[in-house]
Amino acid sequence: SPYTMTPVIEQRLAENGGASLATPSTSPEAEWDDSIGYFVKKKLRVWCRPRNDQWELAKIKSTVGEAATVMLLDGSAVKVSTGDLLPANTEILDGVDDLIELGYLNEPSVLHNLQYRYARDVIYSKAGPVLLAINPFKDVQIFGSDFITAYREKILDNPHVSILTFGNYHKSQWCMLYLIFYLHPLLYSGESGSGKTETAKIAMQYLASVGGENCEMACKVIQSSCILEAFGNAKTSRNCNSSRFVGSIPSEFCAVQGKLIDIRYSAEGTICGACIQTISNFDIVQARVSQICRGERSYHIFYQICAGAPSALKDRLNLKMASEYKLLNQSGCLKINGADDSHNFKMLMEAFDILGIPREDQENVFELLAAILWLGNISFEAIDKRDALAQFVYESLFSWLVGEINRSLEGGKQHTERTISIIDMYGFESLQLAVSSHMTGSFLYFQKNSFQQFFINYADERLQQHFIRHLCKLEQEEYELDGIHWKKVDFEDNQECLDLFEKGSKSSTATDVTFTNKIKRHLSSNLRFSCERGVFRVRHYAGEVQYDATGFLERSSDTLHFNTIQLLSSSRKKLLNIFASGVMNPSQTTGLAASDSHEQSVGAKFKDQLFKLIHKLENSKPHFIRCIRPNTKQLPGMYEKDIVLEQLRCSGVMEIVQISKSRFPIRLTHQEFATRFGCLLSENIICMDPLSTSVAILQQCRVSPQTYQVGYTKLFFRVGQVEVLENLRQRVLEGTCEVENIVLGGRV
Ligand code: AD9
Ligand code: MG
Repeated sequence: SPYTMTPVIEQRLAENGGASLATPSTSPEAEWDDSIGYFVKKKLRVWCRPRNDQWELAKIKSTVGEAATVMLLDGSAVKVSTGDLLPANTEILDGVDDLIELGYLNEPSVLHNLQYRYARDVIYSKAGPVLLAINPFKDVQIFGSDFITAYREKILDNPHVSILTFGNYHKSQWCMLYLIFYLHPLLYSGESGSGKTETAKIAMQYLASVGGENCEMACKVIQSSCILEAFGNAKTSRNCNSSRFVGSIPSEFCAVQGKLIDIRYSAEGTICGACIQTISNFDIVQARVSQICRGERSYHIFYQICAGAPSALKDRLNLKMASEYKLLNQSGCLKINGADDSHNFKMLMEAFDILGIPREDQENVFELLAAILWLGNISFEAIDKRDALAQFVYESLFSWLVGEINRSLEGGKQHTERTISIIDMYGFESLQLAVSSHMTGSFLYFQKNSFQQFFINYADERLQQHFIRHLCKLEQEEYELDGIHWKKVDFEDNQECLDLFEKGSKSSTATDVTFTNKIKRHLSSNLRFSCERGVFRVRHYAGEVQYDATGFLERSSDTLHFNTIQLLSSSRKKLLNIFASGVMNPSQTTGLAASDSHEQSVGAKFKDQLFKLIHKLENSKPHFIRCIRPNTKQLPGMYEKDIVLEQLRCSGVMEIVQISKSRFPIRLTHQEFATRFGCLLSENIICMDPLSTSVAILQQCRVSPQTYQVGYTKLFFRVGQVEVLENLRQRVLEGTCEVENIVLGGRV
């Protein structure tokens, strides 16, 4: 359907004597004929569901009324109703890099495109501004330093994590210069095991290598993940290397604790330092150190030290095999397939050296690890105190280590405000969901969603809001405000759910009962909330979760007695003294786990950290990386469509692709445009006002009406169009192209 400029714009042009400049253009949406009738008539490829719920490709053979006979890929013919068909894209579009290049954006087409790529080990795809990364669960051989070098030299042109890192900047040999000006954070999200941490590491490797003039610092930054993973990751049922920075409940599945790494650059564009923060709701959770679920493991470091400590160290600490320690053997799982704990311990010691952690401190760390293991083997009437002590020492050790790593990465005075942040965040989790989709079925898991899930899901909800706001809401609002023709894409706005959390957590005072009662009182009218007998349900953007409020506010740190802390402070061991004084004089040491938990409500503290992060994000333009887990079995080469689809749907990727497909990312005010491209007009057409000038330019340069829209204050362009004009401008300025030729519509 052809349309003209909005009446307001027309009127303005008429007032300025330029009304005749407006010509009808065609609606961008008219480019594609979605009607299945067209497909039936032309006998094109379609999607149908002849057998079960899975979509299959087929070709229409014949139709009679509402019934169609289609031929499936295996050659069999089946009858289906034409109403149940969806249009499929032509073969030429199989495997496009960016989903927005697909003509038809229905779910089976998107899934097919991703699967087509995945089957060829192309695990990254773009969905407009979002990078999708599908976990290959195997080495796909594209990330070595050769690849990075090749990439830097523009040899390869495959969507890769760094395309998103740098937009199109890699095309410029001055990519570092761009980098300095485009320092946007990288935000990773996705379920547990979807590949956030691995993908973030790849980006870090890339960032370190392109800014790697200061090799030592780049190397330190990369090595820091080795330490963080040894002490902060563990095997869970969903992920053999799950990020579980101190504080995770042992029995739940996929709590992704947040990690924020800021990489700093000097004015010359070389890496000059980094800073790591872990965002973790320490107080509200029990400890992985003392309790592990069957089939899972405690933190890697314990197994690594038992397997890999040099014999002198082993003797000195009287270290035994992992199977001798209650803290480790309780879960019946001591090994991870394909992981070499002993080798990893050697890597860890190397990483310690590279980061310049003094040998003496390293020894102290190893001593404490052994002490924790031995502590677990002692049994007496006060076991919860023992566990709390072990957990406290471990948490403190972790915080201390992060502090030491940061000190090593500080990089002296030269650092500037030029920073790229890498954010590896919490992912949505619902334990019921996890259990029902967990395939091995050999263990019985604790299925209660409690405070931990409540906050993780709140964090996730908050990030989703940011994602949606950034990619859907603001953009569409801008189009609307400027009055351009725009077919609005509906998306699920989760504001309501956030209101729920925000009101709910304001009321999070002392006990479970008051918490539940208050939350009930505040939220009974919220459509996303329902509550019955100690259990409440929240309809999250990613799915409904049932929370059990019993024991909601129980805190493991409460069991740590002050006497225990005093005992630690009397120790001759330096680290224990530091940890203890962190609790006794919280103002002296920051970052220690249990320090301020008693003053601040748990929810308030966590929210505070989260708000800081969101604030940081809101002031920046993050690159979004959505990681996708293609199957529940952690296996390579297996692409389970319904599992992928669920993740695409939940995260709003489908809507974002739609918006991006029809978006006008380049915007210039009438004035900016008229000033810049006014030179393309011959003198007799120069108009007085910027709007008429702009429209005159567009028309005389024969810019295709599909590629732009005129708004009240701005001109909106599709990708690539302004470059064409820039090129023209360049030639006119250089004198290689006459303005008259353009005006006469000569080929330009
Ligand atoms: V969790 O929320 O921390 O439990 P993540 O971080 O999303 O989770 P992780 O990055 O740890 O998942 O990836 C899980 C496993 O998938 C890794 O241990 C690898 O075995 C595998 N993986 C993920 N990404 C890649 C990749 N790009 N190449 C090869 C990968 N293997
Ligand atoms: Mg992780």
